[in-house]
Amino acid sequence: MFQRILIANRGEIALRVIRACKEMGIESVAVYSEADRGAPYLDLADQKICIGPATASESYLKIPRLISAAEAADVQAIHPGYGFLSENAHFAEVCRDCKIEFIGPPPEAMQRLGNKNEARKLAKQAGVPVVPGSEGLIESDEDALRLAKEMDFPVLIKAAAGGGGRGMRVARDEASLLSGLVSARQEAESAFKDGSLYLEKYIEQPRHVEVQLLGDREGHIVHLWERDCSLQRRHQKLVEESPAPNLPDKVRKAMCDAAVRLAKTAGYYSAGTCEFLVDKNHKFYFIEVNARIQVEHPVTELVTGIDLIKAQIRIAAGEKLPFAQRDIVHRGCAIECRINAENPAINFRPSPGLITRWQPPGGPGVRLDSHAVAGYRVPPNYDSLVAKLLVYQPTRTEALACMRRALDEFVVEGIHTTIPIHRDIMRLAAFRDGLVDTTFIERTWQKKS
Ligand code: MV4
Repeated sequence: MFQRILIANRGEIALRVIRACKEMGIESVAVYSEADRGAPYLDLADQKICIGPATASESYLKIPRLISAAEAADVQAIHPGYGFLSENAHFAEVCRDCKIEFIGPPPEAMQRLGNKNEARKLAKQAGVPVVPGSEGLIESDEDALRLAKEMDFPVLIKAAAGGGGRGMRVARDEASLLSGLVSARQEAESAFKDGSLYLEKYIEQPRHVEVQLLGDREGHIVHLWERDCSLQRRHQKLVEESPAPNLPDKVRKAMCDAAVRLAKTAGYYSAGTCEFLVDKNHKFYFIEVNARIQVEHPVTELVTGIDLIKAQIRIAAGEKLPFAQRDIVHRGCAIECRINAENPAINFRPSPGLITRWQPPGGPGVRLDSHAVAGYRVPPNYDSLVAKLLVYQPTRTEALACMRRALDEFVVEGIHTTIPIHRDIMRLAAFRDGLVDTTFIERTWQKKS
């Protein structure tokens, strides 16, 4: 096992990895930017190293700085967390060249799955249902028009290098298809330096259900069931839960098995997630793979009892999975609310600053993953996630009651947070009945600016 690990991340996920290391008897090395200097969670690591200025591109994204810190601290492995360099195949390769274990999937699988069109090809090869669409990339306007007419409008233009909703355009007719191709190509070109596009049939009001995977370096892959992440706003998830409400058991099982087939075909290991859209008839379609640990991983930890961070570390150290598929039991219901330093009343505007009061909820069935404390200053430079509030109960009805209670206990002063909207969401009939899809917030939320 590793003696020492560097954590190439910040905030709650850095703390989550520090805690896992501590319990495993591994020393942790935290890195921080000038904006995070003095953050209390850094003192829980065995060592902390400043890696540069506040700007992420000069610190948390700067590969030479991270490698220098890793060499100076003499670590055997790097945990990238989520975001930042977590899905950067080049970084994983640099780690390999420097004889430092990257705690994540192999760079080859990351590279291949990072291209959404390649991931689609892999899925087809693995017998995983994909959204009807183009065979490969769009070669010309004529090509796109012919395809769109064949599959019938509306269609969705997607960037091969995209993901998380960037470089996407819905086209409901020929004119919007032609203009959408131009703007999507431009956006993809400037965002990813790759303007290649493909087409899919547009699935109206889909649910977003994803399957958690875990694989070892010997090719054993298991799924840890699904999470429903349909409640989101502008591609930012607000609530995640498991099991997915109102999902027939047959569909759920087929989706989980499909995810495992895809991971095997891709030569995947470590933790990963296979994302699916589910339409109104409960048909599911693969959309993309997240080749990293995700924000919402604790939902799965609660319903399976498996520590995903520890599993990632053990797999990176070459250990075999200590369980088979039949050993993985899904029990009860877990719900997560993402608490962001944002003001929901002013269009979710970021609300960084000093937390003057922080009174977290507790009691039975409550888990709070957070690096925040009273007196902590939320920096304006990064993602505004300040806490993940989770509940775990035998049934969804009990989980909802527990979450309402926990949200009511939670007091934060000095900054605005998304706690009030979660209090509203947990009382919505549509959410209670498991009826929300990915367009719910946009369709029903009162827009303010
Ligand atoms: C779609 C779709 C409808 N039809 N593909 C958004 C981000 C990326 N992961 C894929 N996304 C979508 N792909 C087809 N063919 C709708 C979305 C989508 C979405 C998906 C998951 C979670 C939230 C979403 C919000 C808007 C659109």
